Amino acid sequence: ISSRIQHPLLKQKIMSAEEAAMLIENGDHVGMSGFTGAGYPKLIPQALARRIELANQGESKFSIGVWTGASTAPELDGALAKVGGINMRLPYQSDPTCRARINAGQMDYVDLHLSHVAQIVWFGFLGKLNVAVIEVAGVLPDGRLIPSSSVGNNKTWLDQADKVILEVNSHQSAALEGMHDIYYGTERPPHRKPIPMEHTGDRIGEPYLRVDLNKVVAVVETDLSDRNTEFNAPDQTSEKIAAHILEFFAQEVKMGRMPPALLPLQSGVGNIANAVLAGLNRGPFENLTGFTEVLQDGMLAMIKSGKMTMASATALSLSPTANEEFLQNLDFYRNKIILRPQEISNHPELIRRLGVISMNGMLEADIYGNVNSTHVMGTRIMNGIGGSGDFARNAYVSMFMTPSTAKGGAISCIVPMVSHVDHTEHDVQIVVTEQGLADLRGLAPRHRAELIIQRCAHPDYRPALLDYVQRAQHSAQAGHGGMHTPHILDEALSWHSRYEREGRMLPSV
Ligand code: 0RQ
Repeated sequence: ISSRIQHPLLKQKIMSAEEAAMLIENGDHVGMSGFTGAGYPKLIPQALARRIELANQGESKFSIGVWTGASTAPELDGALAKVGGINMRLPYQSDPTCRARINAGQMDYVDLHLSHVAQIVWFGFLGKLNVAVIEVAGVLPDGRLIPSSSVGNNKTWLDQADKVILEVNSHQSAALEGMHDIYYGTERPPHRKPIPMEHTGDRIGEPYLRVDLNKVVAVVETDLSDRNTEFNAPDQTSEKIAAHILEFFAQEVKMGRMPPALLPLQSGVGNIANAVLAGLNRGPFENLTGFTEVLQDGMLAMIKSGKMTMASATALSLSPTANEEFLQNLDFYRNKIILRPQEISNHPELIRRLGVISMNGMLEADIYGNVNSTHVMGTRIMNGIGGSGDFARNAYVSMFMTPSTAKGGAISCIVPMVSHVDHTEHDVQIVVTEQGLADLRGLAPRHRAELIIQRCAHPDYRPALLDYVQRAQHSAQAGHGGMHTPHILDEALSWHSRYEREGRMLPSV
């Protein structure tokens, strides 16, 4: 017992999760660890949820602001949201209970670019961080912390919070020690210096998190696994998307626009992103590298096969099977994976310098290349922008991918106008569906529309989309609007309102 906690002072602060939860006050801003289901505190949020549930049965209302790295798990987001314990959530979530509460107007949500979070907290834009609740894999005799399966914003939370509560999780492998690279060189403007990284594998920091021991008010021991959800096996649609992307890469290499080992790959969350990596693992490219935020099964498999030589991320988001593989062969993986704070894994300066190829999922794109990644029918949040904007705007090539339809064909993912914009036409270079790939680089809006409709739209929706652009152009030529990005404003969002009314987007003929 307590072998993971080697500092004498911190050993004295060991207590139960219930006792630790008592140290969090109503109205606190609480910075929790956790990024895509990895490295989140597992016991304290649940103990806090029980406390809040009791408190909220009476007159007094108890709720907190929850700041994290990214999404967590049912034990954190789910448990707290269920009892109405979160008044404000940032910067990313993907929890069904949170989503329902946000969309019902019962919980505020601030959806942020993940690279921005740490610095806007340092700048004081979000007010004071009262408490940090951080999962770690261990505490060294000198009090430095061995980070867990994600780094996220932990460095910032430990640094900025008035009080620190640690969950020391002995379920996390002790062999994680040494895989992290925590960079402490970030300064605030006007004192900023270039970040000294030129390759995805460069180590620029130290393997441990620092904490002011005087701020640590509680240490809780746990022995519980991360969320570790299973991915769907790649289906025909995602395999077709992967094949289009592989063909595009081959073409880019042939044209001399990418080296044979490509450039560092970023790949987003979800099944399609995972399937694209599986495609790359079977493909012809060798000596690949990754500069990404979430390392999913697909990337682990590429490291295992030798296709990928090095990957940098901020979190491991593995299925139970892949996690087992990772743990059993940690000695093999440890010098091929580096986990960094999210302000580094997603840093615009580094993404631009390294020339990252970004590949993210989306809900819908419009005929001019604007992308909606977050809002269903313009009003209901799905997850959040996450790191997709950090990467898309600064990438060497930025791609967005989706099946061409959703909900059994009732929704076209290519629409006249997106119902919410996360990535503007200026940030989107490639749109891919199972139908094909549209390379929008260098094309003016009217030519983009032609290509997106021809290459990416589902054949059932192509005639209606073509009809829309043609009528928009005639209307512009007749003096109603401009020919640069022709639209029929009264009709541009009619596909979405038809879906809301009738359950289908396709105009009746
Ligand atoms: O819902 O399962 O209920 O049917 O959206 O869609 O096709 O399974 O796609 O899992 O790749 O997720 C954009 C959500 C795509 C994700 C999004 C419905 C569809 C299904 C999921 P059902 P798929 P994926 C790095 C980068 C933003 C954050 C990001 C995402 C569900 O990629 O959250 O990129 N991205 N981060 O039916 C209504 C449409 C729809 C639609 C699909 N047009 N309208 N519903 N769906 N298209 C990671 C981090 O930042 C942490």
